[in-house]
Amino acid sequence: MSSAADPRDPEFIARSNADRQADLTAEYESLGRVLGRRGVEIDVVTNAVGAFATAIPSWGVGTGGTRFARFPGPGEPRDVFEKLADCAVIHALTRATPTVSLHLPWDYTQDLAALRECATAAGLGFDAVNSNTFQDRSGQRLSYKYGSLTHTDAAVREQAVAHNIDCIATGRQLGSKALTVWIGDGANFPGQHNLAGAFERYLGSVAQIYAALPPDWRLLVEHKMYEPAFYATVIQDWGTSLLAAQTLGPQAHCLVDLGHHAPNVNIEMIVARLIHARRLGGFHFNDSKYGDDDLDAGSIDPFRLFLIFNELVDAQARRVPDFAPAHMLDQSHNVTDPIESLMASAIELQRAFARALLVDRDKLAEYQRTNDVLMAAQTLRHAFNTDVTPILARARVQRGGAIDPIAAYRASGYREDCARKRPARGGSSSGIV
Ligand code: RM4
Ligand code: MN
Ligand code: MN
Repeated sequence: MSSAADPRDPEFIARSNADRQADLTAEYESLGRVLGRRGVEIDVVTNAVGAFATAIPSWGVGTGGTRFARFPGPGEPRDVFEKLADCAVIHALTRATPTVSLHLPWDYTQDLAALRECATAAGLGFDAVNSNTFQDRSGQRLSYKYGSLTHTDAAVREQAVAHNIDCIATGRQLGSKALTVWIGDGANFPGQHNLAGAFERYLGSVAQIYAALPPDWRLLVEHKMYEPAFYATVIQDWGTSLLAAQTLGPQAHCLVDLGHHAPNVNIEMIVARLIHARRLGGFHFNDSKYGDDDLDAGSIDPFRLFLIFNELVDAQARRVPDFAPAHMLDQSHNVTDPIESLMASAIELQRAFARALLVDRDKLAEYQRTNDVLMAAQTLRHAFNTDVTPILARARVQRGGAIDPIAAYRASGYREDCARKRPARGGSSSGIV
């Protein structure tokens, strides 16, 4: 690289840590004493946090936009190989994001062997593959304007099913183990759809996709309350998603995208219900305030994120069988450098996880049993209010990452280097991703 430094280079990361190491040691030891007095062994938490991994969405490393405009950033990746390079930077500095979740056909390439090699060389693997039947691609025979897996025309449904099966084939070659199916299908007007019929058509289509799953794969059904359909979305909530998963069979699970609910919905309760049903397949982490669904994880309501992780840690503590939800980010970065946002978000997930690990579960259970409401709430707050920053930094350093990933990234000059090497292709266009 012609930049000041390659942020993926372990020596660069070690140099960037050198000045910060003494402060971190002091802060970590001090926190260790605080936690020790609470009966918590800090290294146990640090090791668990270090093992907590999240997949980067390939579409997240490009600059996003709204339906009004997109303002491209400098040095955006122009193909899937450049996206992988950016994902490698995120993982090298955070050591929290060892996998990439692809979106097809956006990430389509003729040379899958080269893609797999490129990922392996960068130390990356592939998480769930995402299908896309919410857009038409050039040269496509039939349009998805009025739906895909639920279209009234069987030929359109067949085309959408075939695309999903093709995604499975691609994912198999890359080492993925799951297909995430999110559809934009729905109605903009009352009367546009037969509500019952649309869901029945969905079940018929998705059953064909399910039948093509390898035995060690999962099909993740992702719900979304609205958008692009504004009146009635076919897979609109966790109830419909669970119904679909249970109808399909044991390899079908529900994916919870945090941004896909009405404001104020109690997402941690949805998570608890899906855990009960043994159908929590995974997450698309992000945050939202109003009708947006792709703000940075933990940027609006970190307490809610903590409460969701509290359910996950509780399920682990209860040893729920086959409990292995996939963790993926799904964000749109419109006004920040996507690499910085994704690093910060991956760290926010670890922060929420670390805080959830600090909840004194025995005490909480006792307060719940005796109906000591105030102390039960205080037990959660106490964990949430603990500053676990030194734990997160130590977990990164132990795995070769940076104490301060964003500072190291900025110092490396990676973005400036990309801006030189990846000249923009054309002007601004609209589009959410
Ligand atoms: C949707 C949904 C899907 C994602 C697309 C780009 O809102 O979250 O997961 O693939 O956006
Ligand atoms: Mn999503
Ligand atoms: Mn979304």
